[in-house]
Amino acid sequence: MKYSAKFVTSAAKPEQFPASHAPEVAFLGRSNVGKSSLLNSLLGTKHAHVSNTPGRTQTINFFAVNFGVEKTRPDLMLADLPGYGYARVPKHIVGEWPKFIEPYLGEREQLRLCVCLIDSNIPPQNSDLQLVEWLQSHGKLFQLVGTKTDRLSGNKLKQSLKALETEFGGEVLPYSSKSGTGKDELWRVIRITLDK
Ligand SMILES: Nc1nc2c(ncn2[C@@H]2O[C@H](COP(=O)(O)OP(=O)(O)OP(=O)(O)O)[C@@H](O)[C@H]2O)c(=O)[nH]1
Ligand SMILES: [Mg+2]
Repeated sequence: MKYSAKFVTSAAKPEQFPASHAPEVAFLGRSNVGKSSLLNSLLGTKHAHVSNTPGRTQTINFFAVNFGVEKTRPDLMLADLPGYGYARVPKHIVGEWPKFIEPYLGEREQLRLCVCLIDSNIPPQNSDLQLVEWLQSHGKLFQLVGTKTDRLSGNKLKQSLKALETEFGGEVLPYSSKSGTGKDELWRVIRITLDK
């Protein structure tokens, strides 16, 4: 599949969300789980800023995607959201996120799918469960993705994904931004959602 992507804008408050009518997919997860890396791997670009320091992405960053040739109107918008729930992130940053992540999730009419990233290397975390419960109770469509699968091999990975699926009650799509594992499957999920 041929597609092109470009950075649109960074929003630090709801008034700055871009006025777009294109269907949108949001990428959510704890700080450092690999959201920006996954976005870059999906798009085959380095548009999103990746960092070893948790809490790097502190705004909602929007990317416009076109399938086939570039047109004036995007076919799809992707939103890279700031991470939550990382203990080492300074309190004032953690305190900021609900201020616009919740309005974004609750009010963004064009939002079609939330991709929820969970680290496949660690046991289920309360902050992730809280997010999934919030999405379920608000009737939002979501896809769970287990990140950094390249760090585990064979049985360990299988066991870890199974534990996450049991805890979250949904299919967890394995993904590695390093190797590209899961990229085609995630694109398929996004395309199916857009066709609905
Ligand atoms: N081994 C491995 N490392 C990864 C993978 N994805 C991300 N990382 C690493 O994890 C760290 C965090 O990645 P980011 O993509 O910046 O994470 P983020 O979720 O956007 O973080 P915040 O913006 O702080 O919320 C970086 O050091 C990445 O290189 C992966 O698939 N495999
Ligand atoms: Mg990021």
